[in-house]
Amino acid sequence: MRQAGRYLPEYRELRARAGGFLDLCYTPDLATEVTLQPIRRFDLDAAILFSDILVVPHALGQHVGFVEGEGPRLEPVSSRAEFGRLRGEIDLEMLSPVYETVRRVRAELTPDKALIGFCGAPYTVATYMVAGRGGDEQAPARLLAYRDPDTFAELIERLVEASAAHLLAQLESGADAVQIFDSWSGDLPPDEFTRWSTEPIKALCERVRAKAPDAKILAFPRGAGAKLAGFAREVPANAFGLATSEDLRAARAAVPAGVALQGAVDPLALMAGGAPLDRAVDRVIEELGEGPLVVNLGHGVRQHTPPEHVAQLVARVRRSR
Ligand code: 1CP
Repeated sequence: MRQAGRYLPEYRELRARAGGFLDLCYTPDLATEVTLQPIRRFDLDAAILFSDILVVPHALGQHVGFVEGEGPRLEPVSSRAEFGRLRGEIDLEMLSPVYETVRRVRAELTPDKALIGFCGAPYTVATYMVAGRGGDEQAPARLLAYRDPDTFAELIERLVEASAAHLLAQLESGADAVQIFDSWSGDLPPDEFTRWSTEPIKALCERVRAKAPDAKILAFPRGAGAKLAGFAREVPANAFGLATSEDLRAARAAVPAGVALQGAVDPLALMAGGAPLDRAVDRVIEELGEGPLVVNLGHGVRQHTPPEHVAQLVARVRRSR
């Protein structure tokens, strides 16, 4: 995940030419190029589409911007009245450049490389929509969920519908698999986690499979910890992503046999490189390698990571085969 981004000089160069971050996401020529940059540089097995989870609220009519050096800023939706101003359904036409990017990337990748599309999980996207920003600002969404659960539930339901349509459009355009990123639900207490993370992601998978029965789905409930077992029992994904903090052997025991796990190399071990990185990779393979495994990071590549360390990681994984 987060293969592209500011650790790659070729990304920084192209980003400087593109103008705004959303312009980059919505310009198929450039988004295709950024998606392919890490694949050209490293012998990875899969490319992840260059886009963002916040294109969904954008296509629901919310104002979304990215502030240089700070991250996303949205016009907050924190009351029923503000929620009422959003579109009832996602405007897929607005996202047509994203689907065009999927088609172009798929056409450029060799058949042995997979293309992963994605969306944010309803809860994670809702935290940005309600707070109007990211980072540690999940409190506004959690407060809304306690104070006005009916409005919050309607927002989540609208995001389930919108995200299903967005994932199906990516699959129809040539994505080989889709990943659902739930970056912020790990902190929720168990009951809230079931209601706002497990159940909506389950519904999202079911809605995608109703139209695309063979869809390959990866679900990433970041930091679910002990809640992973219940999540994996309910959510019919083909693979579950693991954050760096997870107990890997417990995670393997928590998912049904034959289901793949993805993760969980520490992005800071990647930044450090050398022996600590080799050890981090070996540990993931040792502790998860008895079942189907997608070696990946526990979270995205950080900004000051030397690109050679990514090459080192790939070489270490290949060596272990
Ligand atoms: O140039 C820049 O400043 C861009 C930084 C950046 C990038 C590279 C953002 C802003 N988005 C992306 C692309 C992106 N985002 C991808 C494409 C794959 C790739 O980069 O190779 C994906 C899969 C995402 C997903 C995403 N966006 C998540 C879920 C995964 C995660 O990292 O937890 C989240 C939470 C976002 C929101 C977002 N977009 C960008 C930022 C800086 C943030 C996080 C803001 C915050 O809450 O702190």
